[in-house]
Amino acid sequence: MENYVAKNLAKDSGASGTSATSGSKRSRIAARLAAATAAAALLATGATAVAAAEPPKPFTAAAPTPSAPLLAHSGAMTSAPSPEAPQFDLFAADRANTLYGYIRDGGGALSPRAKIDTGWDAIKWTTQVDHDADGYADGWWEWDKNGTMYYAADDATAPWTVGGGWNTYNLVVSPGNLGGAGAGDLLARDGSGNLYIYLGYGTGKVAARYKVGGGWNAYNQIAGNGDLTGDGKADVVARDASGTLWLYKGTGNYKAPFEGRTKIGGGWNTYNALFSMGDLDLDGTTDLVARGNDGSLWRYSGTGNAAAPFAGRKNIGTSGWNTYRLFF
Ligand SMILES: [Ca+2]
Ligand SMILES: [Ca+2]
Ligand SMILES: [Ca+2]
Repeated sequence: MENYVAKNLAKDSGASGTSATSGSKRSRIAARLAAATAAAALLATGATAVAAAEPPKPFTAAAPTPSAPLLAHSGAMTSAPSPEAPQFDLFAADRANTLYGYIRDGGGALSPRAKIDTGWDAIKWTTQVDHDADGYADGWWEWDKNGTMYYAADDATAPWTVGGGWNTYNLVVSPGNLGGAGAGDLLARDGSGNLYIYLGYGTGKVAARYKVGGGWNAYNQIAGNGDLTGDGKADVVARDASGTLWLYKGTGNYKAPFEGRTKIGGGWNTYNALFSMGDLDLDGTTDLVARGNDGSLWRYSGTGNAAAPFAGRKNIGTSGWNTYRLFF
């Protein structure tokens, strides 16, 4: 019933954006998100739900804050997702530990949020992962305050334990396939600044860690999801304490997954969060999202050019985004 309602709401609203309805592998959580955002869109426009008048029960309509996206739907560019330019939905846990979801609005910004879940206080950090190189997330790794890492698939499979001891880390991110095999991998940084790569098997299981290098505690943000440089290999960006953003080009070799860093630019300490949901503006190149210290939200469209990997920023949210403690 829920899936039926979800499909029909998403289809009938016509306001759900590309990622809501495309792709044959509609995951359970993504379907729930599509349903919730479509219901929110209906409420926002005052439209009458067709046929399925009964909204999905677990969700409530989007609140007006964080602000609605500013950019109008252009419909100009609609690339299919790929490992180089994935299209992940965005999830955000607020400081009251309620989980919200956002989908693309098709015009480079985000549709109104939809409430997904509550009780996320046990979850310390989370990253989504694409296992099968279709550009869609298939699940997420998450670890709790006890240091236990779990993997939760998007389908109906119950979450299971990856392992313990993860409280040695203070950051994890899955920027895509770093090691050269097909599946998304995991980066984790420990309290000493050592960065490790965990190669993903494509099932949620990971291989034994391999040390990337030390000194990564120079950075207070590490982000990425796909290829920023046009060579088809996933990359990451990292911001240091002075506000300089650095590019680490991926090599595709898990024993040395990054080339030496190159400088992207300064002034990035006006932001307090950097993350990527892949290709947000649907032009075929992965992008970066930055949250301003003032709670605004900005899109940096990827260019595919290593010398200047981002175009000028576009505002996609005016205020209120500081309500979130975690984006993934
Ligand atoms: Ca996938
Ligand atoms: Ca690259
Ligand atoms: Ca893009």
